[in-house]
Amino acid sequence: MAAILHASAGVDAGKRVRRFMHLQHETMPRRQLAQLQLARLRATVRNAYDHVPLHRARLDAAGIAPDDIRRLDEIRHLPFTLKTDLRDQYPFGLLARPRAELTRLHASSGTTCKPTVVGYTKQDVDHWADLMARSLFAAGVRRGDTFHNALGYGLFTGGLGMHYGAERLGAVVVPISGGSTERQVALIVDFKPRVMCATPSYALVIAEAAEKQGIDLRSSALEVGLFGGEPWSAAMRAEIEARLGLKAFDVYGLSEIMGPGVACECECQNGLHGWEDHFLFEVIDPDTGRVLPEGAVGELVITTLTKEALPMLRYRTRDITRITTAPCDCGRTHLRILRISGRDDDMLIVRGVNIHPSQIEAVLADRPRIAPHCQLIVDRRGALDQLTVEVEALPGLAASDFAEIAYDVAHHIKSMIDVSAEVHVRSSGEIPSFDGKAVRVRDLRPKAS
Ligand code: DLL
Repeated sequence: MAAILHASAGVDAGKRVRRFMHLQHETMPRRQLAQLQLARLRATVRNAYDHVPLHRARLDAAGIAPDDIRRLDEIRHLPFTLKTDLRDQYPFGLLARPRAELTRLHASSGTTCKPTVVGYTKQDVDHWADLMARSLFAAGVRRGDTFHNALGYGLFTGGLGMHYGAERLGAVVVPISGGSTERQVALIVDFKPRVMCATPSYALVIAEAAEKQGIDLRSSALEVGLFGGEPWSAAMRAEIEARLGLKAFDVYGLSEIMGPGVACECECQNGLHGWEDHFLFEVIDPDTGRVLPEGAVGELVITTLTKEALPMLRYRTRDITRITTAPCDCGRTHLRILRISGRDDDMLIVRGVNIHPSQIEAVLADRPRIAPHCQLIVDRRGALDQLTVEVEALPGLAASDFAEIAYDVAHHIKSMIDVSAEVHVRSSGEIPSFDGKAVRVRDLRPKAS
């Protein structure tokens, strides 16, 4: 079972994988999968229509009643849901269950100072743990493995999402969370985890810290790594594998839909299986909203099929990718997302933290002594993303005040958005405001491909 399905695709492989708790779903013939999706889609639309006023109003305006949906491809007639809908309904307006019936709230950054809030019932958390366990199993994690979890715990879905999935699978979790990089290295050496997970950029920070201490993690017990939460390239995968001495797997997800575990690579490392019994995936032209044929590059749109607390109808992720239903050598029948190559909006992901330039703008607007426009520069220093914010002092301020202004702005960015930024204060008139935008972004990092 170790090298799951790797060499032997087809019927035999299907039989072998069914021994794992979820593999009967993962190897389900696509026609049967479509029937399951249709039944679940109808129930999801019914849940959204009955319990979320915004969805009901939009469906009514589109002239669609939940029972009208008879075929899966009719999903293209349903209205989209946008990130701004979560902002406009802040904090709980899109929830389909009363708050007392939830077991968990998480949040990710929204487009303003207000975060995007997501809620889960007990069953939602249970499904999430199952899907995350399924993802880990696909990547080669097994019961009894020690699992070093360097994703952040807290409102970010990464840490706890992985944690529950690893426990569900029967792994031994080390909940170290992000940060304390030297301690990460020490625990990898001492606890001998077979598996680790982190954002890909943080994985390289850990590798760098180990190398500085003269520790060779290539000879540690690590064999499997799961990385996600931000775009990364094939070159970065090769570098992580070479420096940490493990096989690196891509895992994808987003808070609005669930968290990590929406899709994950199997041992073939050839695209991420999107778990289609719980989600419906489409790729659209971001300009026209038209559904694109399989294989075309466009924006990923996801509909949840089993979520109770936060049913999402055609959520526009803004993530750019393409999908294929071509059979995978592993024997799983669920489609594959072929790496997320970037985003279609201005959201930046800096060290795993999502940042909307409008959030920085909102922080600056509240600070006295600086002009409302600024320049954001994101660069990579060594393995680490670095955010620099260049702001402009109001006319008449003395250069001797700049250090204090910089400290004040950096402090507020950290406390409101939870990201560390280097703030440079320039004299009045030194930062041109470009094309009327308050925030100009220069992302100098290598692109994912
Ligand atoms: O980042 C969930 C997650 C945590 C996934 C850890 C995997 C590992 P959010 O903070 O809501 O949730 O950010 C979601 O991050 O829309 C993508 O733009 C980006 N993203 C997540 N995983 C990947 C990936 C988590 N594997 C946003 N490749 C998403 C590229 C990714 N981008």
